[in-house]
Amino acid sequence: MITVWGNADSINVQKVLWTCEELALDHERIDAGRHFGVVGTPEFRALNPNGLVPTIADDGYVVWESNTIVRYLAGRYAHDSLLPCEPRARADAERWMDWTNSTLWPALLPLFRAFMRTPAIDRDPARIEAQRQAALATMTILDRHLDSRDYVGGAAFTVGDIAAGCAAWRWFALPIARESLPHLERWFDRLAERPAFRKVVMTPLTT
Ligand SMILES: N[C@@H](CCC(=O)N[C@@H](CS)C(=O)NCC(=O)O)C(=O)O
Repeated sequence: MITVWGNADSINVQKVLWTCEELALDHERIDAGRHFGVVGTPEFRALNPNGLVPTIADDGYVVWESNTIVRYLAGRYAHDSLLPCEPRARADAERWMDWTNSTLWPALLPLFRAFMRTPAIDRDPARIEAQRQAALATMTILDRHLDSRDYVGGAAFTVGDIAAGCAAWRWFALPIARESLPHLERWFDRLAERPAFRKVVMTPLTT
């Protein structure tokens, strides 16, 4: 049994829940983080000294850092599918996963906060447009990459799509103008065909 600590609307928790659903893993989720608290308790800090979600325990083995958890689950339960064994195929999948944390989500987060964590009266349209342009530039990198591939790692769905897909949902769900990015849209539609993505990730955005 896998226990996942984290609120179901957190982007990083969704990566883990999506992976569990894709692999049909027996798991339970415990609300933690943001208004649920829990992450500051000594018991939780003993699991994850950072006080962050997601954190998991798999038959007592504890893992934190969302990308590491996804890789761990894929490596343990989906050998050579979600996480390819061949080193270059694996790097092709993993680079987009790490790029999501290092580049894509940091570019999208200010825009996300502007809508989801800022009262409408305090929103600055010029600032939001600058944030949208920054996010667009990053989504365009992904769009160009997808012009010759079905998935971020190539022909098959991998951990890279799980990470990037959770961020892409925020881009498509925010109430913003979106220039046409046809390869990105085609890829996103492909993800949206997956029941696990629809169930876990394509949920209304919350603060
Ligand atoms: N690099 C970490 C980031 C984790 C993180 O920032 N989690 C947020 C939620 S998305 C969190 O726990 N915030 C504190 C809270 O919700 O109380 C990961 O990828 O797991």
